[in-house]
Amino acid sequence: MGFTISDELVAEQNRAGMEALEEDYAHLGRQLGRRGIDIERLTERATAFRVAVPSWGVGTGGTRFARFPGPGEPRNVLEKLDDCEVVNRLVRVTPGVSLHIPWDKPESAAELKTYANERGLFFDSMNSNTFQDQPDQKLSYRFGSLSHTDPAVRRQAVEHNVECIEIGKALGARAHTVWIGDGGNFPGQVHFRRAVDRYLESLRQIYGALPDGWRVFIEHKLFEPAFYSTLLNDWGISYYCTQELGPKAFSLVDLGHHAPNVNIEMIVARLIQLGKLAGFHFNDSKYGDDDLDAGSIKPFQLFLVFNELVEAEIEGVAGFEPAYMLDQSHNVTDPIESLMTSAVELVRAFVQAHLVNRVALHEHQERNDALMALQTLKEAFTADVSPILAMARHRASGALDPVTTYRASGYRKEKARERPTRGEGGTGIV
Ligand code: RM4
Ligand code: MN
Ligand code: MN
Repeated sequence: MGFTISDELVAEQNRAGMEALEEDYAHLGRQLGRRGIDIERLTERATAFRVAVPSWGVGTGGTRFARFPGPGEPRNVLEKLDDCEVVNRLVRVTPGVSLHIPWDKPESAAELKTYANERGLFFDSMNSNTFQDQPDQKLSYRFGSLSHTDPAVRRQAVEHNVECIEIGKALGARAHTVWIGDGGNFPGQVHFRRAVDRYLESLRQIYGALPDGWRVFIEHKLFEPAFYSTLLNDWGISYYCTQELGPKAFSLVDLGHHAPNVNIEMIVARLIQLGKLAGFHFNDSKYGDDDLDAGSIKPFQLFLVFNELVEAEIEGVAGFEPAYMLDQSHNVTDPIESLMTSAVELVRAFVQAHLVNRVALHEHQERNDALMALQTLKEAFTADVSPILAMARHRASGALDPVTTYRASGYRKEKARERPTRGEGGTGIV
């Protein structure tokens, strides 16, 4: 057990900002009170928010050109959990960890579960990987996996997914996410309809292996790694497949997996309406699947997504139970700082969406008052709810200012010492 950030350090750091926070919080409380909004209720909602972090997100990512590893990167799944603990300790909304297999395949699932639980963490959804070949793998996924033309490759891919579910069972997870890289690079390469049939046949077997109470999430993506056609390219085909599979199958929305300018909040509303929204992989993007920090490029889009989610929550839409996860790749920042910042941005959008005057919004919609409808949303989006977020963290024993506290702790420096990199430019983790 190496260096960790103590509760005392967090409390000490918080003391410096407490007076200003109390003042700002009281002022915001009065402002919101004039609009008939109870600030305490919002703070409760902020405290209840949860988003899972991806185990692979605490290591430095990379592009297909290069990877620039940072100091003190985690070298194995246990060290990754240590970093996940730090994220949660400071922001207090990320106790769930999502594992990618085989990247983070545990030697003993039972021991890993104990290790996580001791750190206040638990395992959220599992993720399979049939978009890469592993060193000891018999058959290659070069030309696809679950939809491959060769039944033996499909079988291997199905077995891998079933193994992920087995590991997940031992870890206490309740959902399995399937993202595949299957597709084609050239016109004519793939028989579009037959490929979907093969994919569905494989998924039916995975679906059949789901334990009671589990859900399976399928994740669409417009392109990449295939550059001409992707098997599950959009929410339409994803919805069709989840319908074909049955009530335990849902469509997962990764914010980076759509063409530029696509109206993602509307896709979210559609999937809610159809009872098939699995949840999210949150991140942000400018061009493609950039995997940038949530809220860093299009914060208004993030707010609009949460506006749909909160509307459904308030309305009590039947079966509405979205799973939230971050899916980011950190290339130039400290991954812990990026994950904390993203988690905070999600809570911000969530709380802002609770500020929307829904009675007024619905009236404007009925009367076709486009201008006032937008104003109603903007009134919520432009409100600075930072004091609510900070107060929620404080009450949950988190940090008022997570990044400042993290930097003051010297955690990264300590880890750089404890985890010397193995060889130049390569730490052996993805
Ligand atoms: C994909 C997709 C998956 C993620 C992999 C690493 O683009 O977002 O969810 O597991 O990347
Ligand atoms: Mn994703
Ligand atoms: Mn992605």
